[in-house]
Amino acid sequence: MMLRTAARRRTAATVAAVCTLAVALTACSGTTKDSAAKDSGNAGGAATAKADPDAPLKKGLKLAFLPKQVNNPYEKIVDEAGIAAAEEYGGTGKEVGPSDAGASSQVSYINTLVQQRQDAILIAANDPNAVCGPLRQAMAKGIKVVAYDSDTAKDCRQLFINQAGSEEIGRGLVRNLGKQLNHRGKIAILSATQNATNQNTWISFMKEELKLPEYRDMKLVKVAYGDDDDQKSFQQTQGLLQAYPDLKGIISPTTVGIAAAARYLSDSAYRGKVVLNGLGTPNQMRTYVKDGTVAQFSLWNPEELGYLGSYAAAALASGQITGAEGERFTAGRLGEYTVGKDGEVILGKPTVFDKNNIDTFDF
Ligand code: RAM
Repeated sequence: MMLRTAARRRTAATVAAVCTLAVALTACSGTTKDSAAKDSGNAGGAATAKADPDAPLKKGLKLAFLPKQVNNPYEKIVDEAGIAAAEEYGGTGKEVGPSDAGASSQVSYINTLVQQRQDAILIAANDPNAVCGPLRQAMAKGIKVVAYDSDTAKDCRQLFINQAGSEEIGRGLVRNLGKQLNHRGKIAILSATQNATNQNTWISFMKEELKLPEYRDMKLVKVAYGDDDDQKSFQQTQGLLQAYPDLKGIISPTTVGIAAAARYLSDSAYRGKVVLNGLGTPNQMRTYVKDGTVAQFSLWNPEELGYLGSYAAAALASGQITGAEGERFTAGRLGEYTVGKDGEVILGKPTVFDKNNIDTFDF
């Protein structure tokens, strides 16, 4: 409460100071996007707040998780783990969100969470820009904003909890598929939505990797979008194979996409002929690994992502950190983490799953 009041006072002071100097009175009628960014304590505004690394985690913090969509099994695992973590440190958490991963589907939820005066909003952004304005307004009101899984623009949140290095994920998937295909043949990508920050970042690194000489005989023919919708992803896979019957490989960097693509392939003449790799959960992919449709895929531990995000939000809301590079905080049983450049905190390295290790994982 103290923090929020202080933040409100700073907002008022900043606006007043600007208004005495500014000629353009239109800029002085309320909290503008710019003033929100300055006061938000984010990467750009972190300097205005001071971190107290010894501050204890506050009790009774209220956290809200806003996933890409509520019916995505992966996001569910992340959010439930984050909510359980909040209970560990005496806070409460909840999950709210849209049933589709459309670009602006999260905006009304953010506005409601701001009205409810949550202490922190954790968001897996469906679009980097659509959610930016409302998130800045949340920060201007003293609410901490943590992006996880899929980032928004860096001025629109204090932290981004990334599951693994984006470059490592993108390049790694191409390297893995390249080895499976002996670096030859046409390949396609089956992604989530066209605006998803995480998938688009990974795809840009995939394209970079494909420029290297060892991939000269591997050609990316199409990036298709299944919108993280099971049926659409299934149909897009079918469409890819109709359009490119000589397709040799598919990378699906989404748990929804890879599961739908595997289901399509497992029942088709392409099973065992088209190599499918990407990001999936062991529980959704087990059948397809056992029946020979998929030899290998990757992911990180989504429970740990939610757990880390929850502790990071609590550290922000308790004043232990502000989101500035180099700050450290302890994420419960996961240990100590350091805030990197642009407020990014990286969970760890992805794990590669295959028939030899899949049964040792249960998520
Ligand atoms: C889907 C979502 C999510 C992504 C995972 C790998 O569940 O698109 O954002 O991180 O796949």
